[in-house]
Amino acid sequence: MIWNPEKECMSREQLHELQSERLVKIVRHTYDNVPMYRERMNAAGLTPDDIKSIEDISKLPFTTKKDLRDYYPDSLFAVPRSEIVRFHASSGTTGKPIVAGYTAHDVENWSEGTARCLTAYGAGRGDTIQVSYGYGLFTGGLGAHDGATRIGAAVLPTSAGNTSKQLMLMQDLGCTGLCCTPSYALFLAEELEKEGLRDKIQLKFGAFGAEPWTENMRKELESKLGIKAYDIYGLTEISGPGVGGECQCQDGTHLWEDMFYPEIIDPATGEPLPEGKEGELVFTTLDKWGMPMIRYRTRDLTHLNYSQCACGRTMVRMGRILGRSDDMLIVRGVNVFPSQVESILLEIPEFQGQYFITIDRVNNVDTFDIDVELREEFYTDEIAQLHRLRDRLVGRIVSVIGIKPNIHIVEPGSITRSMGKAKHVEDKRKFK
Ligand code: DLL
Repeated sequence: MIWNPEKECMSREQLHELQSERLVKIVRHTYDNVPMYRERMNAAGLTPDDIKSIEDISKLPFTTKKDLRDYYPDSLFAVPRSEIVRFHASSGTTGKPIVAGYTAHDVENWSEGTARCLTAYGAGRGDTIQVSYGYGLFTGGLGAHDGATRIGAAVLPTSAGNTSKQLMLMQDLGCTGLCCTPSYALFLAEELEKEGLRDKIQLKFGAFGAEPWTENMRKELESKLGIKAYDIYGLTEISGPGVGGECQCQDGTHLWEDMFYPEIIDPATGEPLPEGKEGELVFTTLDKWGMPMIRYRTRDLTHLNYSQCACGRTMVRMGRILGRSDDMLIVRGVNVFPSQVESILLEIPEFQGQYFITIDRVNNVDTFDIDVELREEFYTDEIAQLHRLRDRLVGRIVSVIGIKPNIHIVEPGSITRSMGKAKHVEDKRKFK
């Protein structure tokens, strides 16, 4: 099923026209109403009249996370405060949070995006969707909630946490859809297994996002929960979950390009990269009026695929997010993304997807330690067997990532489980 075939399947020519029309309007709106955008455009020698079609987008200056912090809380809003009907905020690791403000139209477009995703997963009236993303300033809970309401499904707004109650309600109400982070889904799956409830649930699909996850994690969640596991992508600055989502083909995340225009740039130079090349994702919101974003640098690293998808949607597909450029660890000069470790662990049947990386610097050399767990059924106190498994994992990590970790096999269940976005890394070098 397709929620909005008129938009999701429009020809690329029509889409181009719509994007151009919308870009012209939103650039004019930001120029007239947001001093920062006006000053930046003036400094670049541009006026709104220079922006005539979507091709002109690369003339416009970028917007960054730092700008959102510098103009905290609402100086990038482009409408009077009386037009704002909702706020969300995303807390970074340092300093002030980023505040997003939405008009009624923006909230409606946001739920349109999420409704498109949920429909693509096969959901609709008659489904009961458990929303285990956190409700509150985080966009996950309310974003998924509004999308599920829009398609006429019943929502079970459990929010994150209180796992045993989540599982009881999931079972008793026969929930068919689950929205949460992939790491929380993995934890729920483990608990279901432990309680012997796996056959008592009726889940059909999961909408997983808010953090990077891998194909191997998809396989794991699908087999453990007996579902189809789909990606949902989004970020507070652009709206929230539902900037894009996968379809039944599970071959890339469709981005709703009529509302959010994506580009891939070289993170070092800012130059646009050709189709298919991995780089930093940049968005321009084409139909968002409260806090429009022009060429916002997400720091997410991915690539785009414009070939036609078998599902019939014409909208571009994004590859998996490898991670944020600021999540990338440089250990002994080698680039390491935590999601690479997840993927390798799940390739080896004896290991679980849970892990925790600790980086430190001892005598001027980086240390790279990873705590991992064996699956319950493979856990053993036989030292020789543990060493064999450890060596196998070390060998895989060396061949894929290129550096040798110290692996610590810890007891099943001892790595802290996350209810929201998982924390997989501690980098102690930062404090030295
Ligand atoms: O995480 C919005 C969201 C909620 C998306 C629920 C999906 C589901 P923020 O807290 O602002 O918003 O974090 C946004 O999370 O820039 C990515 O780095 C990461 N992220 C979001 N979705 C995915 C995904 C929400 N599907 C940041 N895959 C983004 C990988 C994701 N990373």
